[in-house]
Amino acid sequence: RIMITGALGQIGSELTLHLRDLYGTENVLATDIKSDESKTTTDGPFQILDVLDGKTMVEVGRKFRADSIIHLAALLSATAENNPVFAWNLNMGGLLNALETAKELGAQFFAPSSIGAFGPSTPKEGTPQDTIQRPTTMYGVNKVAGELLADYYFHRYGVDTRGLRFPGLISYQTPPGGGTTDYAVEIYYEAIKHRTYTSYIAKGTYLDMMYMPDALEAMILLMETDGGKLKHRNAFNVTAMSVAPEDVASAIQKELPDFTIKYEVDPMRQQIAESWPNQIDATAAKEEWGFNPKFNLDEMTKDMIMKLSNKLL
Ligand code: VAH
Repeated sequence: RIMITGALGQIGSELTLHLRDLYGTENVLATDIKSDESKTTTDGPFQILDVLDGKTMVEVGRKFRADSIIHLAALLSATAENNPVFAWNLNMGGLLNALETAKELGAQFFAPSSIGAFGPSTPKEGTPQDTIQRPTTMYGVNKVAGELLADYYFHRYGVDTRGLRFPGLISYQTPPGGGTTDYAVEIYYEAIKHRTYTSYIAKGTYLDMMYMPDALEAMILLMETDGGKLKHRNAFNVTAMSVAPEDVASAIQKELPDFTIKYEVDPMRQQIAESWPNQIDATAAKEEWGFNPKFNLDEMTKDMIMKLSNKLL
């Protein structure tokens, strides 16, 4: 029985539906700080929960008889950069409460890390699974500390903690909020609605990306793998492609020939993007638990345009 925090977010909303399909609606409790106006998760158990209220989190988890906690509630990179103190309190306070809840309930645990856990001194091409991590954003500081905290709960208390360093995630169900890689989602919405997009990330800025179905698949594969086989735990590099805005634009133009891209760089989010790797190495994930993404840029673009057209038009 799975309890999800941040269930109304970009990952949470799709993960809730996917896990309910897999394990049964009643076995997946969706929680978030706000009520579910979008009705994306009200087909099953839903509960308002502030992840800074650790006592209530344990009570809710115990009442639901959760044996797995998936902690997704957090501020993303750009929002965190604008509210660094609040970001530290929410990202680290929420994570600590979720880890404590998993410890109290003897539950398995998942929280995402990110390519944002790397910084300017990290090798940018073929970024290794184990390498230097000196991020220069509050979000990155939260992600590195989060990776170490989740490792600590495994080594010190035996909590079965697991996690993935996600690249930018692209999806059509729930737009992301406050990320740096969000341009790669917005561009599809704008392509469908206006056949043009003004990118806040500069031409030639490479970032790792992955389509949401591959991200959900990776989470489930990792969580279902025999823990004894894992050499790493809370920070597997996963990625499906390394792209710059112009690559996404040309993939869209194959489907919508009159699409055009323009650039108006946002200095803060450009600086965040440039501090991250261009292309990370996912060998450890492939070797330790069979990570195997299905969608490349063209396949993702075809699917995004088809699904978004149905949704928006
Ligand atoms: C962000 N989408 O942009 C998130 C993610 C790797 C990017 O962490 O902050």
